[in-house]
Amino acid sequence: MEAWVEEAARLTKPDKVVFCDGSAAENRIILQQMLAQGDSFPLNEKTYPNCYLHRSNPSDVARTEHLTFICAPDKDEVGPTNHWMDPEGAKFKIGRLFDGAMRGRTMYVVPYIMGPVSSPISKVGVEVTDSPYVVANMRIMARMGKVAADRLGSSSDFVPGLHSLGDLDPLRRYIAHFPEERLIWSVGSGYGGNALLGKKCFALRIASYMARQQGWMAEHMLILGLESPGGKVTYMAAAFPSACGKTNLAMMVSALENQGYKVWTVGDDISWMQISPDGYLRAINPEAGFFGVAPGTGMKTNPNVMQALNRNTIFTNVGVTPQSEPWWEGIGGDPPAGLLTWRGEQWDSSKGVAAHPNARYTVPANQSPSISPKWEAPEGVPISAFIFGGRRARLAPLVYESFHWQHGVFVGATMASETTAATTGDVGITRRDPMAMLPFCGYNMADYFQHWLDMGKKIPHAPKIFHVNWFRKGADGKFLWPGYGENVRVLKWILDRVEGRGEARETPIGFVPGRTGLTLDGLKISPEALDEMFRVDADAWEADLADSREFFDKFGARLPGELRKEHEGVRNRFQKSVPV
Ligand code: GTP
Ligand code: SPV
Ligand code: MN
Repeated sequence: MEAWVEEAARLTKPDKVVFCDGSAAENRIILQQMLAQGDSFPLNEKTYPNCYLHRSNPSDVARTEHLTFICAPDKDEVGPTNHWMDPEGAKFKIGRLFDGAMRGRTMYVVPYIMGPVSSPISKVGVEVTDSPYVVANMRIMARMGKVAADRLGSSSDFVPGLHSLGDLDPLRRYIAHFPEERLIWSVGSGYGGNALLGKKCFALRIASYMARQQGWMAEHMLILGLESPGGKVTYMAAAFPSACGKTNLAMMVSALENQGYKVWTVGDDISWMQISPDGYLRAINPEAGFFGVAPGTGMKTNPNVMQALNRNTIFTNVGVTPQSEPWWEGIGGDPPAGLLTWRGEQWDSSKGVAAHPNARYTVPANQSPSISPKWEAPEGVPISAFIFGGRRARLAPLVYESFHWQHGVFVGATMASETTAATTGDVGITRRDPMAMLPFCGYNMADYFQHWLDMGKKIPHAPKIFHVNWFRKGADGKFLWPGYGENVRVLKWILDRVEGRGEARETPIGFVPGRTGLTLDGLKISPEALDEMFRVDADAWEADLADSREFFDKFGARLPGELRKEHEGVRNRFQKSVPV
């Protein structure tokens, strides 16, 4: 580690190098340095103790997928869905941006563990950065400092990540990955997934590459435990694209709590999974905090996280009230008088929203009342169901179950979702986002599909695979399903199916709940809305199948034949079936 840090310092030429130990005393100094930069502010000490507001550069408010690269000698190794650079060219081009980038700045060396401190599944990374904001966030999102240095010892088994804010100009911004070297280089952004290198860069892009080599899985999935009457807990992992509901599902307050169904949070964004000797796929959450979407979060939608956010939290790009309290759309109530926008301007209705749509909070996971007693279990939790999902205003029903593993992999591989503010670019455009990994797969996605197919054959108790859609809209343009805590009704049906109960009706795309399958007591919903939510429209699916075929064709001969077979299978079932 020291040798690599020296090399990084020779390149970036900082005034000072600080090795972080992760202590509370050190954190106070880092926070002071963050405040000294002028873009961060302490919040109300009484109502939000140890909380801060950070305003990022307006050109740096989300991940930038078009500036994110996988570097491999051969373009085919990264596939048609990734941006490619050859490693030597990338080192030359991006190396010039790092050259002297930390002059006049401090280089912080941040060793961190992804995963519980004592878990054999966990891994060590080291990020060097010139951003105190990044250090403060890494301290919440990972086990950082001395624990990590101790775990590493004199070993060289760590993922190095070099990060500099550079000049924050998107024209000089690169988020580059070198999977063969397990190396990350990120320059020109201080935001979230671009800069907290343990998260998307390591725990998904580099880890997905390692996972294929080593026979495990690194996925963009929440992990939750569904407690059923009698106290048994069944664990599920769900992959939804960015800003499509993982945090909210993982932390929900169940609408069926009085019937004995409760949701426990293990993780809200990333899952690392290995086949354990008991034949189950066991999952750990590699993260230690939540970097969650603020807008839309309130006491009505996610009371658990609201109770966690009033201490030790860093807010990024939210609005702020004259009482120095954070504010965003959906927090509850009207915009208060004297509200400042995320850019620090006086808010009025002409300004649109006060919080940036991708405003986020960074909060320690153990502050959530819903945190699972097993969230740091070194062996992980056994996964009984995988749930894929996305935002689909039309097409996809509220929930359906795949016929078997290969079909489930097809369902994940053909996932699509409307784009959100989590990445720069247009919002609301439907795009293919297989397994919610489109921006996060560190190698050719065709090989990733093959890896999924192979894993299914190796897991004795493989999870059942489902698909959900909370976002279907009626003719009036409104969501048909109330979502949030009511989503537990869908989880209960999934649990019933896992346990061999649960009434179902077969359709060409999979099983949907039968008339009495979903527990709907206490919920006001019209029979028409229910019918619409479960409608499987043959014409619309035919169009979608044509689109997914086009998507598959991009991979050429590298696409696993099994997926083409599943595609044919769905088409054949539609042709044989009576219209539904
Ligand atoms: P990343 O952190 O970007 O990976 O996102 P995420 O998948 O964790 O998304 P999150 O749970 O933060 O949700 C993003 C947005 O979707 C928020 O504005 C939520 O309010 C909204 N949302 C979440 N769940 C539901 C739901 O069940 N129904 C509806 N209508 N909206 C939801
Ligand atoms: C996502 O975009 O999926 C996130 C937020 O979880 S970020 O860390 O910015 O990638
Ligand atoms: Mn995410």
